[in-house]
Amino acid sequence: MAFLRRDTCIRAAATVTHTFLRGVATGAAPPSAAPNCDLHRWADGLRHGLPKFTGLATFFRQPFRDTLAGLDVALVGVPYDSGANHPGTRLGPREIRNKSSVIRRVNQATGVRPFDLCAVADVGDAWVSRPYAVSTVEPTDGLRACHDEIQAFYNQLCAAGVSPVTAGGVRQGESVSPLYHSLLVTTPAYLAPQDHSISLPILRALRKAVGQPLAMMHLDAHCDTAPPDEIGAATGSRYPNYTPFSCAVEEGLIDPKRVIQIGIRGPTSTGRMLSKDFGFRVVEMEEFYDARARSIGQLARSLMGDAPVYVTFDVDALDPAYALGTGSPEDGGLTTLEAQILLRSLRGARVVGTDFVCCSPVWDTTNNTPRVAANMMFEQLCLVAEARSKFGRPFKSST
Ligand SMILES: [Mn+2]
Repeated sequence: MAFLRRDTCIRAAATVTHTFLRGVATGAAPPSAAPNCDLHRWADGLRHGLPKFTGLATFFRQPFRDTLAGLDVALVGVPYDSGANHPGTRLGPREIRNKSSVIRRVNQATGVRPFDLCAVADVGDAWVSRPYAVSTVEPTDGLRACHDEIQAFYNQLCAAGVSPVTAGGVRQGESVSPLYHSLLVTTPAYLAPQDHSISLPILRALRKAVGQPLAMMHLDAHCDTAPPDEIGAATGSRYPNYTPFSCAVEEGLIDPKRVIQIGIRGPTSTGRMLSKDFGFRVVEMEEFYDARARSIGQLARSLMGDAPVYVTFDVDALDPAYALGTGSPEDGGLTTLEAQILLRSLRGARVVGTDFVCCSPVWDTTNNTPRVAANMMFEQLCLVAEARSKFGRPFKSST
């Protein structure tokens, strides 16, 4: 099933023989008939371990695929931030692809080899092609149409039984709402949207596919559980980046008793009280610091139980010392090692999908944030791959 919209030329190139490059490697003269082009070098580099700085950047140097047959795990980018006021997260997936080139094939801490366990490929981007469209589901809410388009992409993955590992994400679509746009230029910067709203359409697709509410580990400085009705009245949309998980509760996508939010802190955090009202386990940084990563990881694992699990990671869960490139940096956050320990604590759980959001390369001149993002996404990939090898397909293929 060809479902993606472009780049078929790359797939075609990956199927050719690679006489030319092998000739170079052995010192022999390249056959004159073989084309000397980057696509050949890229495709062959995947097989022969050529330098990591060569070729086209895909997630973890995995092959690009525009079909889903035989695929276990899809690496997906969702590059969209609607273009105005603090743009940047739309650039995240592409830069994470670039930085992920240096990731090795084995998780040094757990020994998990995701590419040996599963068929993994980069399936391109679930980008929003019609950001100004009106949703047929909720015609008065402009952001809903963007989410519907993203969900349609994920519905296809789920229908084919493929688990999504995502780098995002949407930056709230303020351009679709004149009211919201006016708020942006008249309110303090901390109210400016970043992203994370993409988790909602992904959860909608996964909830439909698994047939039950999902458990969820949520790493973030912010709860993202503001009240949708109030936000909708104020901004014109119920679905900005600070309401996805209150909407997810409202729509029965997640099981509140099996949700843990870790890393919560900072004056911009909204929705803490609502999270607690829902029954989420909210672990603020002060508690985390005293309890330490392994015990909080054990708590998270016990909460997940046997339920299908979604792991969502906002880069601002990390301290800005490790990941400055994001829209709402908050001091006093997780170290990279603590985040790795938390993610690894979910080994053995039925992890059916993940996302990593809010990475904005333009706000980090060191370019370290997308490098960290690639490492965290690799940890997430290891969880999904290991769960698939243990439990099989998380949802039935309908294709
Ligand atoms: Mn956040």
